[in-house]
Amino acid sequence: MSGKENEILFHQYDVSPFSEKVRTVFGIKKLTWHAVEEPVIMPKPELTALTGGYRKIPVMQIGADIYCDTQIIIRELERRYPEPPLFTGADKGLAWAVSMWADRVLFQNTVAVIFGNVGQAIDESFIKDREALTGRPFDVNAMKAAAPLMSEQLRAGLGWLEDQLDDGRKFLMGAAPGLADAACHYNLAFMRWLYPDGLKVLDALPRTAAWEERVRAIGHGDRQEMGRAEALAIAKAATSTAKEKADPHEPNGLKPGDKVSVMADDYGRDPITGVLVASDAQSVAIKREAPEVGEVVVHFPRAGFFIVKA
Ligand SMILES: N[C@@H](CCC(=O)N[C@@H](CS)C(=O)NCC(=O)O)C(=O)O
Repeated sequence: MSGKENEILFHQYDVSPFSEKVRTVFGIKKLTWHAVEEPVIMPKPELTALTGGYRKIPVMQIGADIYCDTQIIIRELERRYPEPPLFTGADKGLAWAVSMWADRVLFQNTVAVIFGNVGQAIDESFIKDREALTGRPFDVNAMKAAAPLMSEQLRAGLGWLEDQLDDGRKFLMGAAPGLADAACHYNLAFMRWLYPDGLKVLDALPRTAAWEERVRAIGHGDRQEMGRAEALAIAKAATSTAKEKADPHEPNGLKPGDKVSVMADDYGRDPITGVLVASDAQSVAIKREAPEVGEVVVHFPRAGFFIVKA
């Protein structure tokens, strides 16, 4: 045992917007966590040894349990550290839906505006890596041409935040910050880091501008640093705490012991294969082994992921 098998190890890099979503959650819950810095482009040998092939950022590790995708990371943080809650009570389902909208629609609008304006400055190795990730050309000229149209989409989406804040509430769902805030905010953080001029859209959205500052002021909790080799050693020394669980309502009859592959339904579709340990409507956990990490259990959300029998 390493003594650190219950600590939060967060595989991330600083300019990762999806990592920022979780860092805000660490801030809301005032958690102590260890940042494990991962490369921005492939290869990421330590990360893929832990996940079995999933390469996206962030990934959370607690001992030998590995959580892939911000949705399952945040669900697990809420389960382990329920106070203060990420939900006001009236938004328990809705905040997840808002988060999915922020990750898919608002994020694509934000990315289009950022890269449509600063795409020229991106280096070739990054472009090649993201083409492999998405399976589509990273066409800077097309992005530049689309940027004006996408800025209208972005303004419309941010306008919904402005409407939501209309009654003077401090955060999107009420008086306290939660999941919806963390999810919408990281898009503006990404803009602030890479293309601050894009924030001029907030000049006409004063409540959203003030809200952005409020969410930024929450901070990231207590951040410590850890090297990748130490994180792998912690996984190897630890045992997963996941319990076997069969779901009688599993639509396609999946059950513990089945060999399955899990893959994202959008980009970065590398399949991760293992033996099913537990599943329900919102999560799936699979067991796998690799020499660098021993036996680990890798957890994924269900929304946004496909599971097939391997
Ligand atoms: N659905 C994923 C999306 C994660 C994502 O797209 N992350 C970006 C970085 S913010 C990524 O992995 N890009 C490719 C890379 O870093 O290799 C989540 O919620 O965690």
